[in-house]
Amino acid sequence: MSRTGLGSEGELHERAFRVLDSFDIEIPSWGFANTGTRFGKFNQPAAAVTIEEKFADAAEVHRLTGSTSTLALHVLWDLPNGLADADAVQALAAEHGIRVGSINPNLFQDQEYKYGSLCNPSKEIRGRAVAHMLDSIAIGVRLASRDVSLWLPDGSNYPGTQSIRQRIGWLEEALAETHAHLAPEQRLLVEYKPFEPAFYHTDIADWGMALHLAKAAGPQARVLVDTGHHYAAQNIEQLVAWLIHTGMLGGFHFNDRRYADDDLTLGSIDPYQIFRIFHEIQAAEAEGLALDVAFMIDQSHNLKGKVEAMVQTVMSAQELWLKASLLDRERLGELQERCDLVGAEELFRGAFYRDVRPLLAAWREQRGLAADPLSALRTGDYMAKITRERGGRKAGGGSYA
Ligand code: LRH
Ligand code: MN
Repeated sequence: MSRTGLGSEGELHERAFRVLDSFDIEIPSWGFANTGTRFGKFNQPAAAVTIEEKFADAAEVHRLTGSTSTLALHVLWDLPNGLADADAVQALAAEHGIRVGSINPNLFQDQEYKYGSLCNPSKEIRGRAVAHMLDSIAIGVRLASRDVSLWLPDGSNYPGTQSIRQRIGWLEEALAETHAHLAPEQRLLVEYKPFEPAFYHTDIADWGMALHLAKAAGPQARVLVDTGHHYAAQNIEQLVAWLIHTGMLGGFHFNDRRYADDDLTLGSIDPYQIFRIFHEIQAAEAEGLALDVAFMIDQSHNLKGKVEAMVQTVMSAQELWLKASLLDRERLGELQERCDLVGAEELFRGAFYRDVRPLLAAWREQRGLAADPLSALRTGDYMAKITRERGGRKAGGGSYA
């Protein structure tokens, strides 16, 4: 009987392998591109610029980790000609064995979005923003991708300069029209963010606003939780529990942060945060709730090597997901029931402290993967190859992809 109350070592391995076999986390195409802050961007010779290179890097991460079968696309960054680029993207997906994941509209670059996109006081500009949403839906249908994942930078910088309630009305209209054009199998994920780039009010600032807007839009809309989009004092796993309880949890953008939306690598600052979120999901599934939650990474690797940071991120996610899955939830329930606070906490933290790396290495070897994907990347020839191929070109100065 192993310490976890999970039967013999053999049963533990069997359970761990089953858990890891079904774990998959989506990679953001923009995670491989040169990105920066408003103070500039440090270009990396091996950074991906073309969508072909982003698929190639995603395929390498999947080859090494076995858990990243889809790639999220940002429409104007990856399909600058919209639907016209879809066939070429589909061909790349097939060539690299990576399926197209969520489709992310770009409603934050165009000059005309200065005062907002779907919430802009100008009816014409709102109309063009909705048109971009419908293009994104069409691209999703053509690429057999299920989720249209919407983040809106819309907001204002000074009190009194915009009508917050009028903008809510325009947003509800725009999302209802968007929802009406979704294909039956598609979902609209509504992402919230408390601030940046707007610094007085953001139109979709928190989970409650996103939940209301998703419900108002229609039955195929859900809420997306970006772990970096919370005030430091917010209890993220509690709002995740609420979104599970209300049946409105659609997906995650995982990353880490010390201060604000820092987009650092998952588990680099507060791995216990991700463990607590994973526990809420696994506990709900263990109680029989049928969750349909998309796991995605959303990071910008301003200093770390792009591919290296992505492999490191996936390994951290695998570890934390496995740790949470090996928690003896039955025992935890008993301890919670009789309010044995220290007993419950020690069991809960014990699962987090458990070193699951030997189990992970065994699973990887069993599945023909590198026991340590990160050192395999660092000692392999992929990085040298792409640095040679991509290194010569002059990279642009501005921030983001
Ligand atoms: C906004 C965000 C959003 C993406 C962008 C790259 O901060 O989290 O999900 O569109 O990052
Ligand atoms: Mn995000």
